[in-house]
Amino acid sequence: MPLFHHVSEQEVTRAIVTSFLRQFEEYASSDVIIVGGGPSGLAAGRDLARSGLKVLIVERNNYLGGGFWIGGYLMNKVTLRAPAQKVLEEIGVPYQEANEGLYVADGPHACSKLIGAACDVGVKFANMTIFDDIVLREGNRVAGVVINWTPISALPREITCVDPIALECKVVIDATGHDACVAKKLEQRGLLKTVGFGAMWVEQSEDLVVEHTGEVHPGLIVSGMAVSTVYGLPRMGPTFGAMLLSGKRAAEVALEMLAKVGIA
Ligand code: 48H
Repeated sequence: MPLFHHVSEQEVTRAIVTSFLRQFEEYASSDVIIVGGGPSGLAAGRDLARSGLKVLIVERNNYLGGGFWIGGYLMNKVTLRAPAQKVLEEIGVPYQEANEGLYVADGPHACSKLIGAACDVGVKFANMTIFDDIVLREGNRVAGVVINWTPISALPREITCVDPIALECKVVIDATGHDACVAKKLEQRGLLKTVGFGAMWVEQSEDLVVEHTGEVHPGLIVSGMAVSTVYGLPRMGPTFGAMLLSGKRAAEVALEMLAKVGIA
């Protein structure tokens, strides 16, 4: 008597294809699309989905978590300054106090718990999917994102030539880190000016990032390290409190924007 239930190959294939297509069709339109599944994107997604919104995170890598896995200098440790350790407590990540108000946690533990917390409240993910362009409507309002499979965009254009497809939403959050890909796409079109992130100054940077998190263009919010890139704010190195609190602030701003149109 075999241990496992009998299932054929075609049944496995059908289960995957059907489930993928059902979700893909459902998420052709969302309330909020977050581009980038690093700490700020995950923190924003978790709060938005917890508020009952339909949230999709588009991530170009196979793995989620961005720079939160390995922290500083490939040493698997992440630091956070008070009061951001409260987010670790909320999602059940152990940490130690290094100095007063400075906490250190294991990157893999913190990152996997944050991903799990986002999944638990219903955030969906399109991974191996790269942001390619923006959808614009009346008044150049951002109304969605154009995406392609990462492997396709990674191959030379002359041998791929595959058109991307678009997903609609009410609000886009640019959480693509240092590259600020979504904001840069608006810049290419002459609709926004980005400055590029500044030199390191931990003490200043984190408050500034959270303060500047918000709507940079109708329908587009910037979050996390992308905020530093857009506004020319100092960088903060491997300390992640501002990434988590910026993500939470981005979620608050998105909720305010959606409340104005009667959605949240
Ligand atoms: C789809 C994309 C695309 C694209 C990028 O880099 P991240 O971890 O970003 P944040 O802002 O959540 O956190 C930044 C932090 O990790 C960090 O690097 C810090 C604090 N640095 C300070 C310093 O001084 O340098 O995550 C961004 C995510 C990644 O997973 C990317 O793969 C993804 O966005 N991404 N996804 N389409 N075009 N571009």
